[in-house]
Amino acid sequence: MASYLFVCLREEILKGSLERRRTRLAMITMSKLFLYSRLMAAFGVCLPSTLLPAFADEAPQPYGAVPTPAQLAWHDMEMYAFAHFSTNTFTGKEWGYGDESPTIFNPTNFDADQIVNVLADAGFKGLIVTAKHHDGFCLWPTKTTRHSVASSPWKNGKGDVVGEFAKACQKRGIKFGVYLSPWDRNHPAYGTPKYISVYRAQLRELLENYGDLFEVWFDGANGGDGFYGGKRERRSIDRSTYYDWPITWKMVGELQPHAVIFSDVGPGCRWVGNERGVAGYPCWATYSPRTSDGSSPAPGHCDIGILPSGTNDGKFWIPAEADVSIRPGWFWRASENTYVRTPDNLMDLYFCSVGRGACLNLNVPPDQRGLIHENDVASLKVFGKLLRQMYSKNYASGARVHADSERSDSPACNVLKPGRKSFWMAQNGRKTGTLTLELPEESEWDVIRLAEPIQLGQRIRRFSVEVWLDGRFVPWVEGSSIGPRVLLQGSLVKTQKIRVRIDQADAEPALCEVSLWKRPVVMKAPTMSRNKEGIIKLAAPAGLTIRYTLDGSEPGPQSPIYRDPISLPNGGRVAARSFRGMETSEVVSEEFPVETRSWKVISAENQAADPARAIDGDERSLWHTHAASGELPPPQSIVVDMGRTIPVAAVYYVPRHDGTSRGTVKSYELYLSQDGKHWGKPVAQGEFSNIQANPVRQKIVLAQPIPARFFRFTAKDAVEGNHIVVAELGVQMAY
Ligand code: FUL
Repeated sequence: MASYLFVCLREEILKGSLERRRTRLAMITMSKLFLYSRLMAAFGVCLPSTLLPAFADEAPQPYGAVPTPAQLAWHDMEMYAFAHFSTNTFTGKEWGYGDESPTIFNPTNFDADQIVNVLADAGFKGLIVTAKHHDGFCLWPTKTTRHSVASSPWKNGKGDVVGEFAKACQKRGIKFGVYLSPWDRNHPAYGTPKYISVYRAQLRELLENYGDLFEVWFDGANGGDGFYGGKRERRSIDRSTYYDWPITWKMVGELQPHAVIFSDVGPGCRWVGNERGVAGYPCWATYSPRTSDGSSPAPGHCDIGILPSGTNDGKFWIPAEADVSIRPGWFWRASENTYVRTPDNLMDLYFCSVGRGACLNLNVPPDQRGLIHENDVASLKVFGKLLRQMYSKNYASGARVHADSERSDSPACNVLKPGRKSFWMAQNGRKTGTLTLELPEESEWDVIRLAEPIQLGQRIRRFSVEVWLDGRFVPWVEGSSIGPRVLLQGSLVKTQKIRVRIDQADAEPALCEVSLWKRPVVMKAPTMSRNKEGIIKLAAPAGLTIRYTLDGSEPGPQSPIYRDPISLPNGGRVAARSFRGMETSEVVSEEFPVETRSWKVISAENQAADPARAIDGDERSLWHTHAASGELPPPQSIVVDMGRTIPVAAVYYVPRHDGTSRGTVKSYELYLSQDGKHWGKPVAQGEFSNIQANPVRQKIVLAQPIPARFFRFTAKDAVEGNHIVVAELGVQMAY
């Protein structure tokens, strides 16, 4: 039947002298063409919309804010990578102070092709490189400062990391972007108007000399103290005025018109509001930045709370980018080689970022060789495989699609075609719609992917999906924002019919994609927990066997089977893996501190909360100094008696991670004592760099183990507010 209809239709088109344009098609008997096309659609055959007459309606009108062509292209990248590389790679720091000697930058085997190929193979469509991080060290031979690769021994000062990355991306056919930190802890002029000219000159060099850029990344972090040409002082700037962003953004627009500008508040894309890579849901691509005084927004001057979800029906098209590192920190360090995210975890991230309409910017930091470390390579390889496996079969393909209403130029069956140009749209005046898909055969899947033709704005506000089971439609998943795309995973269903209901829209709802997929099942690695007695518990789903090691080696089929909780009073490393026959999961590995059961708090501020909460083995219970009578400001110290003398190798500070960062300790001093009376100088002091944006466990490593029974942790400075908060303190023993 469908082929008969197609022949009829072709006849009609031939009668119209084979001219495929709409103007010529108007000469064909419109009513016939319309009738044939509707009949064909009913049989699951869809015509290119350019062949269809639009005699019934005006052209579809956009609604609200819409993306620029550069943003449209950016949305379709879905995921790209970040490479944090600097002197920090060689010092182990998270934020360099600015006094690092350029001579320490000396990767032994830097290979941009290796890095780019690993990323491209895993499906990343672009790479952003930290051309200059907060430490001020420039990865290209800039004319603006000597603090660059030109002063390093790498390639005898003749190398250009940015240039090599740009070339490798071009060669492999992925896009390239740059990060240029506004905060510069090295530059003597930082904080004065002169620095702004230096900063713009650096940016100009990057914009002019490295080909087409898809994104330029402006970091909102602005610390305070730094080296600043030897002054070693705190410099504060007004983030909303100092950089005069509109002028810089204009320069980017002129020199790189295809580049999207990232900052906390856009204008090209916005920060998702956390460094966990997790977008809110809904995650609207539109955003009306709110500033405290109602003035126009500037980075660092916005309401962070609304970033994860954006603004429903917001004023500007400023979609979210979810930036996150594959490791706990942004820079490579050997101690984090065992903390690389597993492929399964990367899949979760993918669903929570790309799957909610954001773009995923995954940081994969090169190591001291200038390569992606083997552990990261292994994880990315499997992640890429899982994605390819998921997208290998679209169960909706070949379906028959019906809508309760459709524009004649935007029939329902268009949702099966690739790209945003062909879409289904409900008839004029409608604010709801229903699409029914009859699949070619009964099939099993658990993921639906929907997308709006966002060139016409983000229109849909609420939708639900029903599946046909036991002779009726039953609710399966529901959602709010769709925009560039949404991926929702529901229960695994076996059916031949689904119904997508657009329950609320601001303008005629439109969809350019409805597709169905099956997420590959990955064997779950064990989870680990520990109490203050130093008892470690491992858990895995039923039917799996857990094997573990305590000596740092990888658990294999010969390793002991986990049956009872493991007692590790002195702490140590546990590595574990699930097994089903010879099939294995990824390895999880964790370093545990010594038990705290016999610890006692000797002194600490206790008006607001019991200081014992800092050593109770429970990260959710907080010791803080925000009393009912008011905030008790830093410095605040806690002195702990560990009950026995042990060789202290490192001390952990766990910040709160309950959604706010108020009171999080930014800088500290650490003292050790054998008798609790004689303390001497601090054995360590410093800052917890980037702890506000990335509140992960901080490890203060001592140059060498020191025997001690008592420690004193002093919080010198805290984020926002005027009190301090400690979720947990721990000690690692030398073993
Ligand atoms: C933050 C920086 O402070 C981190 O070091 C990192 O570069 C991250 C992407 O942005 O604001």
